[in-house]
Amino acid sequence: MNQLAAMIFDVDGTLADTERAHLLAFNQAFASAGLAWHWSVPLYKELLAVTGGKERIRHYIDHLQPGFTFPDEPDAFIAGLHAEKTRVYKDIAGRGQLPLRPGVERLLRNARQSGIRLAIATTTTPANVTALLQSTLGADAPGWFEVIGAGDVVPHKKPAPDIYLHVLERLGLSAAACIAFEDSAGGLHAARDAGLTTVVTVNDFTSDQNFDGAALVLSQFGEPDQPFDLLWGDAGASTYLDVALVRRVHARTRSEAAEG
Ligand code: XBP
Ligand code: MG
Repeated sequence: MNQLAAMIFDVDGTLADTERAHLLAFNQAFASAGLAWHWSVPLYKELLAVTGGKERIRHYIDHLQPGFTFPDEPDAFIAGLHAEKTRVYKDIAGRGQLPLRPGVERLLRNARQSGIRLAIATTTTPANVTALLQSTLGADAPGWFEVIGAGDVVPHKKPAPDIYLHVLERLGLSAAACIAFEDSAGGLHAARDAGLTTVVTVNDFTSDQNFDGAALVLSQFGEPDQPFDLLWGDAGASTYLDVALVRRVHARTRSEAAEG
């Protein structure tokens, strides 16, 4: 039986509730470019179905700004907008305005003490990951993760499994030896298609999505004095996600897979 060797974490919505900051950054970048585009929260919730900021902007133009005339070559124009968006977002994250979700730091530290390897598999821009990790866990925090798979490093973003397959290859591990943590249906789809047992923690942008295939669906990782809400699955007597519960979930799903 494959022992649990590594935990692979999504970033946005999983490690921290970052999407409102991303939304603010997109809108500020549009305003700085003199564009009368303003994404509302309900519209952004729909646009989140398209992962990757550059892809999301292009989708918005193609579907909701059909009369728009690109002032430059389209990809270059979008890349410029997205670079400004990333600058704004990094500033927000760098100023410590994006706390980790409950239990995230505790679980990461618990995993490190237990000798479990850590990795990240995210659609977001690498610089955003560095800014978030350093502002919440300290300057050396990116080094906690053996692999940080992020952004354009793969040709197809989530819900395609590419980023998880990339991380598994870089770790030199099979999916059976790992577990993934996600917040969205698209992220769950990506992790499951890579063969990974997946724990989901929902948030305001994703709580109404379909999480069929998840091993556990929780409101959050929780803390000893801040229990999670168990939305689906078997957590036994646990009220917060620790290494012991992660190991039990991983072992149970691997034995179920072995039984077919
Ligand atoms: C979430 C995403 C990202 C962010 C915006 O990534 O889809 O596109 O919304 O970041 P994940 P960028 O949940 O996989 O961490 O603008 O840098 O893409
Ligand atoms: Mg996410």
